[in-house]
Amino acid sequence: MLDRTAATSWVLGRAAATIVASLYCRLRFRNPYAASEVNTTTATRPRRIAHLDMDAFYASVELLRYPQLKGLPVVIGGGRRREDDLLGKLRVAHPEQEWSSAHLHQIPLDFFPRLAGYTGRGVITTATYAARQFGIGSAVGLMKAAKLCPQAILLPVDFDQYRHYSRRFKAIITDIAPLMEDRGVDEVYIDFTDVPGGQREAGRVLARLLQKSIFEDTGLTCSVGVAPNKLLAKMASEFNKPNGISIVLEDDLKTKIWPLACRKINGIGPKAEAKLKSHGIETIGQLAARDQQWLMDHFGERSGAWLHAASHGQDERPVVTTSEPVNMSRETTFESDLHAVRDRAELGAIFTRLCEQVAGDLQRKGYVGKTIGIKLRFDDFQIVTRDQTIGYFTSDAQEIRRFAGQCLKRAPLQKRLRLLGVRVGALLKAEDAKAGNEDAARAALPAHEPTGQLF
Ligand code: DCP
Ligand code: MG
Repeated sequence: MLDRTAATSWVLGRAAATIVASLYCRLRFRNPYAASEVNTTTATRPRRIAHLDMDAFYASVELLRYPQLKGLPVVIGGGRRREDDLLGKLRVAHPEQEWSSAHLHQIPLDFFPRLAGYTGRGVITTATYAARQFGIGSAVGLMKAAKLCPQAILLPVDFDQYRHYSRRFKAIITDIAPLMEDRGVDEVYIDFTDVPGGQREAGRVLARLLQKSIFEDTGLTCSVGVAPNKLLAKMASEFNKPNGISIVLEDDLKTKIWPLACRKINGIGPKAEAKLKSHGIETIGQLAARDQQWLMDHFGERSGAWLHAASHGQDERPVVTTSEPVNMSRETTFESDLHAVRDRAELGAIFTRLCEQVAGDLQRKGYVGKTIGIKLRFDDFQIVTRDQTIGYFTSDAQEIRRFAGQCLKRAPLQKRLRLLGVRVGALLKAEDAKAGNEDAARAALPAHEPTGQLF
């Protein structure tokens, strides 16, 4: 994951559990196609898998709050939202008027901070499409962005709000199409195959219904790709962004997929891309033209076979609808590096807040855990983790703070710190822990992540 400076991100470790690809259709009143198609036989239906990804997600959520910014270059990053930042300014400028959060949409444009003159090392989490025209977007440094588009408006991040809308749009989807795989804050896979209406126009009709339902409920737009499998659907959802739908059929492989850069395959990262390039392979078509054995010889048996299959658009992975978290963590990258001794008070406060946040996540989701760990990243980017397993399950902030504090004592703290994280693993549903069903519950949960692989 990329650094999100001064932004606390949460990482929910997940392990796939049950695969639900059942053939029955569920009647959902929100889906107008449900009644007419529920009895159709399923045996001959081709697999239709959708990937749905929200457009400029964090920025779009901010624009719900500040609709006066629509169409303008806006970037999100640089710090956490403090309630009433802008309202405070407004109250000073116009004390004759009452200002409350009901007036956010009335804040004049010149009250919003601009990128111009930004100093610091924050990075952009996302940018509106108007801002992207200036070459700025996710992971670009704010100082660099300030040079490219000084007039862009800079807004801080508000994860609580993004999580709220994330839950909302996913609830709308499962109401219509229940086989949904959660892939993070703004993206999901959906199995359209047996959903009433899911085969119409190869999935376009259902995709349109989802877009419309999400927009009507939240005011947010998304893009959808529908294809025979997850691999192709993921690529397709990017074809017509924002607010677009793309349909990929098996026959479209040569025309729509092979001209793309190998990097567009989800799973080919910068390292694999560089290696492929060193062999003269730039496009997916060029990859497909290589012999499978040649790929296996050069990339290993497993990766070679996977590269071959992926380049031919083959992917059998099912849509996984249920998953259990194996750990929950919160981490934060500091605005400027902190030293364990010299910045003890500030670090202590941040540490306590992280513990409280993890505890809050656990309690909200109904989990307890008994492995408590910390993660540190130093100014030279070295990462150190420490953890310990205690004799009981907890989701209590003070307990987590106590054991995380003991972990911290075991870490080398000479160098300045860039990042601090707190994690609770070996999770169990709180009710199972309470009922003493530990063994039974453990058997039902996936195996734990290997130790040492924190975060
Ligand atoms: N995000 C982030 N840092 C990154 C990439 C993304 O914090 N380097 C956050 C902000 C995004 C959200 O995750 O809003 C979703 O990521 P996407 O890659 O889907 O980007 P967007 O939804 O912002 O834009 P797009 O319309 O391209 O999907
Ligand atoms: Mg997105």
